[in-house]
Amino acid sequence: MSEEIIKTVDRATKELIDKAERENIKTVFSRSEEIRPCPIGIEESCCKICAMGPCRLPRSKKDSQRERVGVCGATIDTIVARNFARRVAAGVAAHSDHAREVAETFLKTARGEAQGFTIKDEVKLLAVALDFGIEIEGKDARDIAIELAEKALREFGRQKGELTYINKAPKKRQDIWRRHGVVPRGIDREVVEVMHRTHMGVDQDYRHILLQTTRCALADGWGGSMISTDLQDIMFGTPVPVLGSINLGVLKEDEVNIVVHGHEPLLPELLVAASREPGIRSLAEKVGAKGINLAGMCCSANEVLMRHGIPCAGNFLQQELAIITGAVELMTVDVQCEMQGLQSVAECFHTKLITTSDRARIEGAEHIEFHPEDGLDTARKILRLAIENYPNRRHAVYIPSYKQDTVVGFSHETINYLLGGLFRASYRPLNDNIINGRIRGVAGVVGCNNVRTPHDLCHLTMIKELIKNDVLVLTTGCAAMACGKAGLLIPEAAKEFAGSGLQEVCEAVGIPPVLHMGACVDNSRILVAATAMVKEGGLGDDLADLPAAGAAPEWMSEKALAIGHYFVASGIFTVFGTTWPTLGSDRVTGHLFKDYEEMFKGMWAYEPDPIKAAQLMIEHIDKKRKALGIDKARERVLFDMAMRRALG
Ligand code: SF4
Ligand code: MSK
Repeated sequence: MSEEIIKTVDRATKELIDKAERENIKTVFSRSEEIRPCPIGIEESCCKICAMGPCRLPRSKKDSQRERVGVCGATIDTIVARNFARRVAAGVAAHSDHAREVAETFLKTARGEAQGFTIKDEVKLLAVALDFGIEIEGKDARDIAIELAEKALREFGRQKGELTYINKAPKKRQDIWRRHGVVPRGIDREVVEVMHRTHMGVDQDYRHILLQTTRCALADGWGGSMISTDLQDIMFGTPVPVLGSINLGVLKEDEVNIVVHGHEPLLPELLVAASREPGIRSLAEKVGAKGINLAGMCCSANEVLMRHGIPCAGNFLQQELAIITGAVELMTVDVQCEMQGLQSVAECFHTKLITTSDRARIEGAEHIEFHPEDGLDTARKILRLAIENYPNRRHAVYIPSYKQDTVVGFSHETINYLLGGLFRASYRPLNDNIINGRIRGVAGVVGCNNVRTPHDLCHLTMIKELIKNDVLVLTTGCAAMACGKAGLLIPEAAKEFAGSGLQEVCEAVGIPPVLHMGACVDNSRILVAATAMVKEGGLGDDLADLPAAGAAPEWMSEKALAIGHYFVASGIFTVFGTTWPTLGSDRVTGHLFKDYEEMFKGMWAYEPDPIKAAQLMIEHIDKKRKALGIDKARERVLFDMAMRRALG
């Protein structure tokens, strides 16, 4: 008898995969069985950059000495590096185009031209304006916001100099970047230059290609992503911890269910506001619904969950399954991570799939375009469409009963206040607890789901292993949602899952052992938090000195590669699971996995086993503790606990 393949560790997901199979509805799970990954493509040993190819250059089992070069003479190292560079650039482009949309909307908001948007966080407005060198004395918030928006927009098209936020990094880090010539000039410029250099017959030294890849990735982490996080916070409010609910069980049988899916929080913010208007709610009652139930999916979910407590229906691999409940009247999608398969699933039900961005359409889906000038009217129109669709349910509704309470919204500012107190916000207590060994180190575990590995399993296995070993975990994206569903984002999780030192700290402060920091673009919050730890003192003078590591155990998106690469370039040891896209070239892999530690003091690693990957991270954290001379403190803490147990 063949062994059953585990597709997910989430019970709600399992029930709906089974339902899809019974009803013969194709999903990402069934399609992944029909299409196996290409063994040459998986290690990127293939070039299709010019029409003399594609040149396929797998390793030859028969002739290991055979030279692996394409028709033009490009070596396998050049080909693999070019492919990696282009994937990173695509990820940077995605985050940064999101940021551009946010910055343009921010400018319209400041000018009073964006319907339904205001400046919500004036404290952050002033802080970010100062980062941009804007004189704030004697100016009103509106003028400061206009100047900030214009300066932020100039970061995209800047041709020379350095991105403004580079100055936020520790001085030593900036020096490393300057020494290697990787400080980004302008966000768009770095993406364009990757595309140019990787065109046929341009840059043909893999190390040189990877340097530009690094500059491009930094333009995301310390550019596009950071800009979008900051401007979103100013417009919609900087997240503070809120209680929410997560998993497909948040859908409601007797209400109009609307799922907001994608990444840009602009329209979702207005859908939240409009869904609370009495006029819209009474329309829902007129069609026999008890109310309007807005729920999020993927990173849009993270955004509205952490700012408004709007329930989250699930992460990346659950998007089609939400529709398969038969309870979703309407799903909006904007950009990134929206499967085209959504439309064919929606056609099996009454669900309307609505594309809302001028940059993304799906054949068969209805298109209602969001523009800031009349955004609130658009939100109302979409809600009315959903309400009108409620009586059209034509299948028995099946909503799995699983949902979980979750505490989210740990921005850098919140961590600061929570640890140090409102009047003396500080990272000192966190640093002290790392120095005294209660907290062994900090790990950023982020990224997607990937159908090639059981849904949520690697996230949860890795994170449980880390917190068990007293590593505080910061999380974003779909990893954060996996944690939420598994009950790791509530303070009580510390008692159940964390090691004794971490547990003690979590209980004293009242935080979970895993802190939800937001959506994919909010990985910039992790950089800012790490920088704050360095600046607080006692843990070295560079990000690379921190007992910290990063991981994306279930990554699938090019954005994840961009994030991973800016973490590495920022000095953080970063482990990816599922697959690794440079395995076709030993030299490229060696360069990223070893030489980068020499050059940037951060490096990549690949380990699909989540326990082994967590152990690599812990080893790295311990290595950093030793280098800081704080390894003995931890031994004392552990000795104390053993003594206590013996006494008990
Ligand atoms: Fe082949 Fe060279 Fe063309 Fe790539 S650029 S497809 S290696 S000939
Ligand atoms: S949504 S990029 S699957 S984390 Fe940001 Fe999730 Fe990855 Fe998309």
